Order: sequence, then C-alpha cells, then structure tokens
Amino acid sequence: MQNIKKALVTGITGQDGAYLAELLLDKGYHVTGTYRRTSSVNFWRIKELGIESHPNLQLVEYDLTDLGSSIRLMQNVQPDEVYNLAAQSFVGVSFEQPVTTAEITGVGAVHLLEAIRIVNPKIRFYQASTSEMFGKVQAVPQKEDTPFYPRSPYGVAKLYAHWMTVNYRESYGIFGCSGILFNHESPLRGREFVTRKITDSVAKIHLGQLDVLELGNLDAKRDWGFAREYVEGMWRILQADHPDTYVLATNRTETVRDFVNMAFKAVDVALDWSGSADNEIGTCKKTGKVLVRVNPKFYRPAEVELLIGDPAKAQKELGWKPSTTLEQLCQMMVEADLRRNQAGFSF
Ligand code: NDP
Ligand code: GDR
Repeated sequence: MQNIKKALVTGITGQDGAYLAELLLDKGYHVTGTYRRTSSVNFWRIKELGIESHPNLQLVEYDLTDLGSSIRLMQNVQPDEVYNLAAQSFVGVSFEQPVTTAEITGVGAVHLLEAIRIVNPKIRFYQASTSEMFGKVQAVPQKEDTPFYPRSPYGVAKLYAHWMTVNYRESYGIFGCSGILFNHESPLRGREFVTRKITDSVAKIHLGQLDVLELGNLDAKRDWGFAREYVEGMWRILQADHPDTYVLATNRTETVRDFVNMAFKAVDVALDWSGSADNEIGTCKKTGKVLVRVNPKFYRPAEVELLIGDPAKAQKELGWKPSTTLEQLCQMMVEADLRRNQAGFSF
C-alpha cells in the first residue's frame, strides 16, 4: 500500500480548518479533523467546500482543553503532521472570557505539544500564531523579530502558545513551527469578524433586509489577505527542512472604513462621511440615507491600531506569496453574501 501522509487538523469547523482540510485532501493526505461536541454541530463550511463526505476525511469529536483526550487522539491518529487551528479566536469575546480564552487558546496548544512529546516527538506541529501578538505598535512593518506587546487576553494567550511552541522546539527537538498570520478573510469567515460582518450587512442593505450597519472603531488598520492562500502557507511551513517561525501577510494596510467603502462600492453605492465631525456616519451620496454609523458598544477596552506585516522571510524561504488583492477579496465576499441572503439564509 502507498504511504499516505496523515494530518490532524484541530478546528475543522472554522474558516481555516475547512480550507486547510480541502488543500490537504487535494494533496492526497488522509485528514482527521476535530470538532467540538455541541448541541448542534455545524459543518456548513466543509459542506460549502464539498469535502464533508470525502473518503479520506475523518471527523472526530475533541476538546482542546482536555489533556487526556489530546494524548489519546495522538495515539489513535498517529499523524505525520498536526495543525493546531482550534482556538477561542474572537478578540472581542476574550475581554469578556479571559480565563476560558487562556485555557483554550493558550494552554490547549500545550496539551497537543505534550501529547506529541509523549506519543511520538517526530510528529510535525503547526501553531496558529497571530499578528495580535504584536499588538501595540513597536515597529512597522511587523516581522518575525519585531517585539511583541499583545493588547487583549486573546493576544496574550496566543503569545504563551507561541513561546511554548518555540520552547518545545528548543527543549525537546520537536518540529514545532509557528505561523504568525495577519488577518485573513474569505466567504467562509465567521460573521462576528469585521470584514464578514460588513459584507453580509452590505448584502442585506442592498436587498432591503437591513437599514443600517453599526460598527465600532473605523480607524483601526489591518493587513487583510485571502484565507485560501494562507492555509497553503501553513502547509509550506511544515514542509521546510527546519522548524521555524514565519510571518504571512500582504504588506498592505487599510482602515476598517476603507473596507466599508470597498464593500459598498461592490454594490455600486458611494458613501459620504463628511456629515459628522469624526467621520463616524456614512451616508449614501445619491440618496442621503444613513447606511453606516458607529456604535460605541463595539469598541474594545484596548485596541490594536495598526497592523502591516512583512512576509519577506516566507517568500524567500518557502516561496509563499499572496496574490489576491483586497478589492478582489471584498468583491468575492460581497457576492457570496448576496447569493446567500437572496436564497434566504446566511451562516
Ligand atoms: P475560527 O474561529 O473560524 O475557528 C476556530 C476553530 O476552533 C473552530 O473550529 C472552533 O470550533 C474550534 N474550537 C474552539 N474552541 C475549541 C475547543 N475548546 N476545542 C476544540 N476546538 C475548539 O478561526 P479561524 O479559522 O479564523 O482561525 C484559525 C486559527 O488561526 C485560530 O487559532 C485563530 O486564532 C488563528 N488565527 C486566525 C487568523 C485569521 O485572520 N483568521 C489570523 C491569525 C491567527 P467551533 O466551531 O465548535 O466553535
Ligand atoms: P481582529 O479581527 O480583532 O483583528 O482579529 P476583527 O475582524 O474582529 O476586528 C478587526 C478590527 O475591526 C474593528 N471593528 C470591529 N470588529 C468587529 N469584530 N466588529 C465590529 O463591529 C467592529 N467595528 C470595528 C476591531 O476593533 C478591530 O480593530 C482577527 C481574528 O481572526 C483573530 O483570531 C486573529 O488572530 C486576528 O484577526 C489576526
């Protein structure tokens, strides 16, 4: 029998988990994807990608906060590669649930590292690190050696998991890698994140299903890329000769307000922001109707104001380079949300 590579992907019900599973199946891997036991399991993303019933995909129940089941999972699957994508990944919620976030997003990663150390230290490990670890701006563009200064319980938890990955690499020789990924979006993005909230709301406003889009800080700047290209980067990171840390980013930054303008442009609406002192109200240039306004309830206790990444190391050593522009990404997301809302459902 041919030697089929086995991958374990935690968080397959999330955006990246779904795209990564699709990529690995295309490459001929056997993929074990983990999901949490909930009262209503949601596989809409893997269904949208058409991989839910793929013969080489196995779905198993697993919770990252349980050390014993992390060890048993590793023993049962005996993977060649582990991609740890599971996390409480919403920054806003991490301020409300700091301890749960620490347990899942921080300590959870160490459960997998321990399981690898116990079961088979040769298993390659990818940790989903984040630009949120850079937090308060220390230098731009941010790269692998930029000092960290996280600004949320989520960022702090991720920084712990990041350093534990580095520590297991240095202490036990584990092939532990960390991808410091800047924001990446897609039609499969969760609706709580700002880009998808915007594209879904723009689609609803266009279809007459919503009046106004309410947002928090419109001045925050993010380096947004396309998720499908970023999961390819994760895979490349684990195929390298040596375990290491890499930044994946586009090296372009825009404000949330810029993304709002882009999304409305995709449905031929131009916005005027001049009606309020702080550019906090967006009206339709043609009709004068208020379409966007700031609601302070969406502000965070501490904000990450500016993210722009330098992916030069990944480009040089892994040959990874993003190619989808933000305009193309935004258009793709608005079109998907128009289709979904027209059909009467939106996840
Ligand atoms: P999502 O929030 O879409 O997915 C997170 C996944 O983690 C879901 O499958 C979720 O399951 C699962 N999960 C949550 N808690 C647990 C738990 N206790 N045990 C097991 N699984 C759990 O995130 P993304 O796909 O966007 O991101 C993937 C990873 O990359 C995350 O770790 C995120 O923090 C990180 N990251 C993301 C970036 C981005 O821009 N998207 C940028 C940088 C890093 P359920 O469906 O049940 O909630
Ligand atoms: P982020 O993404 O916090 O960067 O984390 P998010 O889309 O939630 O916020 C981006 C920026 O938009 C501002 N913002 C709003 N955000 C949300 N969610 N809702 C709003 O109404 C709103 N209004 C303004 C935020 O304040 C912020 O500045 C994402 C997650 O995927 C993390 O898991 C990942 O690690 C980082 O990206 C990189």
